[in-house]
Amino acid sequence: MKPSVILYKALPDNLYQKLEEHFAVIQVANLKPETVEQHAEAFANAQGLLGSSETVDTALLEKMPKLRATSTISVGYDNFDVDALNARKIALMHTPTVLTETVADTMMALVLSSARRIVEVAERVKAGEWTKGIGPDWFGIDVHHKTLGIVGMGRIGLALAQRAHFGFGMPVLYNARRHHPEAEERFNARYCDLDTLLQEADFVCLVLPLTDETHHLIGAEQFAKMKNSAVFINAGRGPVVDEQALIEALKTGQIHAAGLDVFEQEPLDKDSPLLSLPNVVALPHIGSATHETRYNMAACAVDNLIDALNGKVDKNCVNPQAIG
Ligand code: 8YV
Repeated sequence: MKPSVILYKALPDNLYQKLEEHFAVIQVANLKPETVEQHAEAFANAQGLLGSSETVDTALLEKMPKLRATSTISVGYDNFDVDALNARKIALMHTPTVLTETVADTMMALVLSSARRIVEVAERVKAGEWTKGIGPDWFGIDVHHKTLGIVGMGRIGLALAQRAHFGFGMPVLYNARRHHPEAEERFNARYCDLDTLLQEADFVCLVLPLTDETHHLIGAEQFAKMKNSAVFINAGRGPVVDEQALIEALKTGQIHAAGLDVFEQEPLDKDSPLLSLPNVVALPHIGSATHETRYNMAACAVDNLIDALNGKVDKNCVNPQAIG
């Protein structure tokens, strides 16, 4: 008999078929308690779990006594209780490589659109405001040759450094838990402590996972260290930033502008001040959202689940040491 798996995200037809060749698939809409209750037997028997963006905590794991592997269609896994998975020796698989270039493209788009006010001025054109030659009230600030700071030099940070260095001639500063020789050799990136980066960078770009250590890493104190001309970009996880402090920094002119793909609460509340500030570009968490990359992420997650349930966790496994 094929092992059974719970699927809580829609998959392209061919990937769904591939999953079905290996497993008995039970598709559900989400992982809310009422859904779990409704499919209690399926959850109780499932050995695998595949989907993204929903909370996988001890309450859910208690309903899944046979679970052996979880596979998320994302690189981030802050929505999983990793300690609880480790305690039960349940594998956690993710999709770290396939989205790198796309997320770096999104970050560069945020850099450019925040600095050059692309969204704001395009809206003014659509509103019929372009009636004569434009003046300084339409101008932005330059990107090329300015200093770009990257907080979190993982795969995506490296791809951003490449774009900044080769594409825009930007000196790159970075702060990370450790030195990254590749970034230094290939993109001339300079390692520095966080305070130095905040003080020197014209563009402060955050691409960090959410952990206990990174929660509210950037708050009032950090915004106060940035240049008044600084542009702040966040494409990692929203709660790494104290959003109230960010709003204050934008309102008071402590920093110049922000380009944000992630927020403390998603979807962003329609009353959030971030939506009415002209110096904010707010995107709906589209970092990896291209047809090609979302397909590749789903395909990777399907393969990851097949591998994990066959005992192969040599690649894309978050917790290989815990499952032995
Ligand atoms: C996805 C992401 O948007 O991979 C991640 O960690 O944040 C995004 O690429 C999200 O997880 C939905 O699948």
